[in-house]
Amino acid sequence: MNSYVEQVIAYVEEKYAEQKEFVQTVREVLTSIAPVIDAHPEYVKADLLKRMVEPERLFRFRVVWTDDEGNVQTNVGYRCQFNGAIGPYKGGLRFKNNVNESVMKFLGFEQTFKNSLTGLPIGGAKGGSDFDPAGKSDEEIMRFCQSFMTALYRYIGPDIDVPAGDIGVGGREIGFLYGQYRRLKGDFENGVLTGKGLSYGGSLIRPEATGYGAIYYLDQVLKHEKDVLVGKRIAVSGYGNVAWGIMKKAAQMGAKVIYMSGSRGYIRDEEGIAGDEKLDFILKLRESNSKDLKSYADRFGCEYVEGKTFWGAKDVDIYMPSATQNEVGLEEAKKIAASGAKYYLEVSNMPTTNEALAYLKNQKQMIIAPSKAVNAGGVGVSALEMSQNAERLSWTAEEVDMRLKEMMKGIYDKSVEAAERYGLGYDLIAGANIAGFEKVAQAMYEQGVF
Ligand code: 2IT
Repeated sequence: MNSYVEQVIAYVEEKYAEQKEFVQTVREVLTSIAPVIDAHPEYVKADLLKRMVEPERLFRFRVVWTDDEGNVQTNVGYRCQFNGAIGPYKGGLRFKNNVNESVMKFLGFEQTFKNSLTGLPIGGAKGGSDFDPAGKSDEEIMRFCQSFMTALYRYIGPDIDVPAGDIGVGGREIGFLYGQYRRLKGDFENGVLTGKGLSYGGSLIRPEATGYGAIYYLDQVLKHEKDVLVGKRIAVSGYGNVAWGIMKKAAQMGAKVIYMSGSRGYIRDEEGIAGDEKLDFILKLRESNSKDLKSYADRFGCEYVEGKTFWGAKDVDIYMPSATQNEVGLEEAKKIAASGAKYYLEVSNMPTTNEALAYLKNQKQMIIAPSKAVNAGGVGVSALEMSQNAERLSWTAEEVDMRLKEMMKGIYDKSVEAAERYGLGYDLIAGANIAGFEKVAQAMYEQGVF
């Protein structure tokens, strides 16, 4: 491999040794883009990679709020403005107890290349808190969000940095966050956040966009294999907003999601998790404090398996991990490969460990696609929401959906083309990394050394 690339990976491994997730994504991305560095000695001279692995800015702040019993609670908030070379910083906020600097940096780094891939002018960022919304009342969530935004508002703006949702942050949280931003600024700058409610500038199709986009991307992959979506059996981990979008679009296009999972067990629904009743049930379950997937099995009369995961089930054509990072390790990867499933599409950010991904890539019969391409429709539609806000108008659902579909085809085509151009054959992972990297690298290079 290119010695400069090796040197930067080694530097990150040593300097940020304790930031496991961050080291993992740096290793994955930089290994993929080594051929681009071979072809661009000027990037080495400008020490571009060492600059690129350092966030432009990383805020860490105290978030204090009062719970319903009157106890004072303290959490840590973050905003990592990773790379602004091609547009205002853009990326979600994650509220989850395992959020730390490593998680923020890995997500911000991934977001930089993902956002570039969308073809829209958005830089990469991520933020969040170690606050865990599980079991909190609406009032507690509101007070937390207000305190979080009070710390953050002076560092964001429609042309500066535009946060959105991620795990633990949905429409309700974005509403509270925007309300507090507006209160503090005294301005109706709704382009500062995306994933808003429709009544104050949200975009149609944004809640569905990540899942719909994943299925549009899958459709391109299947076409390449001269295969079809109709009749396919899909296993989705998680049951959040992204899984919900996948279920909805898969059903519309004639495929079936058979499996979904929570942290304690999984559902196997032979009839397919589809139709308004089931999908609304999942949305409500997500919002509720119980988060008990078994209630789905009780209600719709299907199988619930407690304390196990479904990886390796033999009645699946397509695996789509959609829950969180590192949900598929080497053991799970071996089971998936042995199951005979041909397609593995990452949907959640970095769901596969480095060693599991290497193992899956070695399975010649399998097609593997990376999350930064497959899930890019979410942030892509966020960028469309920003355009609508800037123009003070709103597009129809058909218009947004059409643009999303085109965007996903564009991302797929760009990835295929980039890998082929570097002599790597049909490699969706390397292709996405290269295509995403090229635009950011060129923008940084042209803007000079800083
Ligand atoms: O991981 C992601 O791309 C997101 N959570 C969405 C980010 C956004 O700005 O819509």
